[in-house]
Amino acid sequence: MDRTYIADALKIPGRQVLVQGFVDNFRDGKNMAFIVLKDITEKVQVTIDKNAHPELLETIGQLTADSVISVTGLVKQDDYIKLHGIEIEPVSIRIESIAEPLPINRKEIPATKKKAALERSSIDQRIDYRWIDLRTDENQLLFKVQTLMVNNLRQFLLERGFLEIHTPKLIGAASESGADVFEVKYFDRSAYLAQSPQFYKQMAMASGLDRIFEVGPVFRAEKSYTNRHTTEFTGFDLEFSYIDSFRDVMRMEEELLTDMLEKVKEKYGGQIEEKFGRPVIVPTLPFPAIDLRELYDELERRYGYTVEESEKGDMTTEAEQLSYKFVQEVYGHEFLFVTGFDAEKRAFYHMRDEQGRAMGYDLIWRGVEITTGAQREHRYEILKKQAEEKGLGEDVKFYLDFFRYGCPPHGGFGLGVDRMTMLLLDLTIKEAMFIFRGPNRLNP
Ligand code: AMO
Repeated sequence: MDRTYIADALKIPGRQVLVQGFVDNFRDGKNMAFIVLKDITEKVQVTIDKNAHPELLETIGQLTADSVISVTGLVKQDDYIKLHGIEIEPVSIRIESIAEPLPINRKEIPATKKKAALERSSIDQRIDYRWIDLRTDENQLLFKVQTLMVNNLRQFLLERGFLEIHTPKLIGAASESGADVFEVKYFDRSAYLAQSPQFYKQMAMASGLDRIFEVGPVFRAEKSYTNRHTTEFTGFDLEFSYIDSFRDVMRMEEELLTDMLEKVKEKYGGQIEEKFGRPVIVPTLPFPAIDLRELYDELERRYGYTVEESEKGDMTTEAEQLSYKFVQEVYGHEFLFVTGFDAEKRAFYHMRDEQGRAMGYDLIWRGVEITTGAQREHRYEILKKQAEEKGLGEDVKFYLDFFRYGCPPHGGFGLGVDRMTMLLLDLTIKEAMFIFRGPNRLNP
């Protein structure tokens, strides 16, 4: 018999099915035993009348929580059953894999008459056994939502003529700034793990590919211990040619994100609110935008937040967080574009205006930066000078060559997929990733 997903089995009372999955819950009574069986689509109760099925007793006697079983049986409608009003009456139960007692508590286990309450294991303990932790309804929903998100971003761009590229992650010279790169042994010399596909996105522009995007791993050798930093994350990066200004890049991003959130809300809005307690809010267009110095003035006037004049060319973490309050109060919005960063604080490849400001932006969502974007400097001589000013001469020579033989004006952005997931579901980055990587975490 072919396997039926539980969600489909629930729709066909009266039929015999084979369902397979994990034992989500198991109660073994004197006359009756109840298994809640879970697969990636749904859960269903398997009800065993022990007197009617003596042949199943031995198997039931071995069952433990989280064991994997195959159940063949009849789907029956019964309105008294809490879970969907459906149960499965088995004719056979096969144990595929027995689970040992679980080493973590995925949730707090409330006290009973006989046993004291058990606390939920910490996130670090849960990551030690991430595969067990990922079996929860919340975590499985997370991956369904993330799949929809990334798929929607991809679809949106494909419909607008973008090509998907795959750039190398092993590179010969440190990318971006030269700092925060992982060095790896590469035969008899050193290589580096890509900090960003930045240089290759731009090479694609010099190649005439016109509009490209990439979803891939990004490595940062940063010793940060915050709830939003990781040493390896998934970047959603894009780049496109013949823009007039970085504002064209902002338009592209706000439309992309709005379309994505619309689709997420449509399909998973209810479940996200139920499991994560946070509504999915579809933003209005255009997203509010503010110049960095104006933002600092507003934060000071409204909330008494002050920073040294010398810090005002970049965004502090506190300003990022406070900007959420500001954008909600003033615009009733969750997103804020911030422009007017000092070129000195930004990467050398950003195009600059006459006042020495980078012609780019950060996008802040719910008080956390999710994107950096910009128009790039595509004029070889100026770009070379900007690289030298940052002390990056020889290292980036290969990259500078991309601009010597014709290159269209262009711009793009990099969006952190893990941060986006984390903010959508109100989690920390450790909770939002398949497996977190940090300074103290290389396993599992
Ligand atoms: P940036 O360094 O700002 O820009 O990175 C782009 C986006 O990636 C995410 N991000 C991170 N997520 C988790 N942990 C980290 N340590 C981390 N660092 C960054 C954030 C961030 O906004 N080349 C430019 C992009 C461009 O201009 O196109 C770049 O890499 O969401």
